[in-house]
Amino acid sequence: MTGLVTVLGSGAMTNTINGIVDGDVMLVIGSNTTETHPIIGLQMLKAVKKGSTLIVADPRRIKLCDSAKVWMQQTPGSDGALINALCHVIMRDGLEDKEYIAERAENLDAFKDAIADCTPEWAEKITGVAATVIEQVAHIFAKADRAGIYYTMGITQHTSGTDNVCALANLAMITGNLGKPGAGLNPLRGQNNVQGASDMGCAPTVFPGYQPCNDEANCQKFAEIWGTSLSSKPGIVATEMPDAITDGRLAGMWIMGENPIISDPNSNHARKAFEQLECLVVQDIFLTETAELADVVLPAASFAEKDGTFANTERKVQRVRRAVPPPGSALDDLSIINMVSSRMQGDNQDRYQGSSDSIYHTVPPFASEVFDEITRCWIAMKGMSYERLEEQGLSWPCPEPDHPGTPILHVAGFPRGKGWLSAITWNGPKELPDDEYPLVLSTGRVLYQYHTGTMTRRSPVLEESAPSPYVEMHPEDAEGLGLEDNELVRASSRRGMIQLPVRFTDRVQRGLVFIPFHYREAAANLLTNDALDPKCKIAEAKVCAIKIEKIE
Ligand SMILES: Nc1nc2c(c(=O)[nH]1)N[C@H]1C(S)=C(S)[C@@H](COP(=O)(O)OP(=O)(O)OC[C@H]3O[C@@H](n4cnc5c(=O)[nH]c(N)nc54)[C@H](O)[C@@H]3O)O[C@H]1N2
Ligand SMILES: Nc1nc2c(c(=O)[nH]1)N[C@H]1C(S)=C(S)[C@@H](COP(=O)(O)OP(=O)(O)OC[C@H]3O[C@@H](n4cnc5c(=O)[nH]c(N)nc54)[C@H](O)[C@@H]3O)O[C@H]1N2
Ligand SMILES: [Mo]
Repeated sequence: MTGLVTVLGSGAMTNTINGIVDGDVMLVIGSNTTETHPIIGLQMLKAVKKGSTLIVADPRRIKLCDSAKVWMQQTPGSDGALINALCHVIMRDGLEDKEYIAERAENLDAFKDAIADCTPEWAEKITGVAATVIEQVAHIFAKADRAGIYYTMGITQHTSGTDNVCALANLAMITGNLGKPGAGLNPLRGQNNVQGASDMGCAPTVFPGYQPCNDEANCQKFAEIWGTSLSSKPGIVATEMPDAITDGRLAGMWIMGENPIISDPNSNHARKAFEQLECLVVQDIFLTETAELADVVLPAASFAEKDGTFANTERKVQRVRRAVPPPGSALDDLSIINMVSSRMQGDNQDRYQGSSDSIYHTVPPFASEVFDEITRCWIAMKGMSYERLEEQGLSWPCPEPDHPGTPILHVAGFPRGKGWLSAITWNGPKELPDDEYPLVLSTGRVLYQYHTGTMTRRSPVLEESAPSPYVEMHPEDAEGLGLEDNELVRASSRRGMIQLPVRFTDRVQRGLVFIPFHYREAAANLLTNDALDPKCKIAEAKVCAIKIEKIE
């Protein structure tokens, strides 16, 4: 089954949500699971009730800490050092799964060299987590039959994000935790269909199914399927687009379902760039801050108003069915794309079939036809069909019509043959506090709001529960500045300034402040740093230097 490209840590759970309760140990690192993945969070709490041991690694005291046996409160951006030290202790104390490593892993010597000096004492200085605690966690994790790793943005939104993920893959591999129930390496994906978007090649370097576009054979294959010629040149990644605009390399953009004016780090810079575009098209279900800048706004239908499939975080492809017709002139995204593409091909006929009681898309090809094409493009979904999905979802790989799908990855082996143990050197965040900007800013989410709030802030119940922005600050830091709880303060970085109330809490450690990035009236991304991970180009949304001042 070559072509089933799933690089370790490529971003899908190796295991299942329901299987979380089967684990003996859970390491939750950089994931505020009960607030951001509440269903999965419940599953973790259920596992704890059943006797599973929970370990949390997070600079903030998140709710899961209350149920954890050990909470490691590391300095933001220090995970590479922490994970390397866990691996160091496991190898030092002979707790690794020697048989598994011999059979299934390679690059062991380089990996060993890389962690040789990563003693718990070394890591304590970087992470602030006591060496004895690192040793304790290493022993708990390595001695478990089934230990699962659960991570999200606290691990990835750093300039060292890719290295952090590779370090976690090392930890899972040396303890033999890939390919069995209740274990695995599990990035919890953020949106209902971000998995599906990745699977379909919504990245500038790959065709559907993670098939690299700079490979001649792949290019040929897709050119044949699509009946057109294709470029093998990788495109520009989204986080590099603002610079590409200001450099004159990018003149037009068509943004679908994103609100980068609020969600892009260093958004002053992003806004200036977007304003320079010759043509900006925004396709959204609401008139967002980004849509306000657009030359053309295309009103789209929401998930409940269209047909198709979503792939969830455990790679399960499920049917989505239209329950209600879209309002006004809104059309499902596929119909909009179909209309534009047929015009691009010189077909000026109006194929719009505007019958509001039709359960199908209004402009062909229909979602079911697109799905059939997907099954011809990617062997991992070859065995799927709308008929099969009618009854229940299927997890890829599902290469044959009678294949049951693959809830757990890597049971028999890895797609690349042996698993690669990476030699990781820890690198700290790009912008650290100094005299002028003495605090570390961390940004993230709260349960009741979703990202830029275009959807949740229109829901009165959700909005009432979390109506306004705030900055979480340790009381001792705040009192040092002569502040009172709930007082309006000024928060600024080298890139921007906002005003918002301060909230005293010891959920954050001293020197760290936390701002949810949901609120346009005090948009955290005016402050954040757009420094990128050199490998996967994710921005460092979890660490930048800011100052908080009293407003006189
Ligand atoms: N309610 C709600 N749920 C959501 C979303 C939402 O907007 N609202 N968004 C969805 C999306 S797209 C995503 S990607 C996910 C994100 O889900 P999460 O990643 O869980 O959410 P965040 O709040 O960004 O950050 C997660 C945790 O990382 C911790 N953290 C910060 N810095 C570090 C660090 O250096 N190391 C470690 N180990 N931890 C650190 C933070 O304290 C926080 O507890 O949530 C999804 N679910
Ligand atoms: N500081 C900071 N910044 C961050 C993060 C962070 O932790 N800190 N997290 C980052 C992460 S992980 C993420 S995922 C991004 C999220 O950033 P965005 O994706 O920009 O945020 P959303 O508010 O989810 O925007 C989604 C838009 O899609 C629209 N939409 C919903 N359904 C449909 C549909 O069916 N069709 C169309 N066409 N549109 C639709 C919504 O109305 C909304 O405007 O933010 C990133 N930015
Ligand atoms: Mo996300």
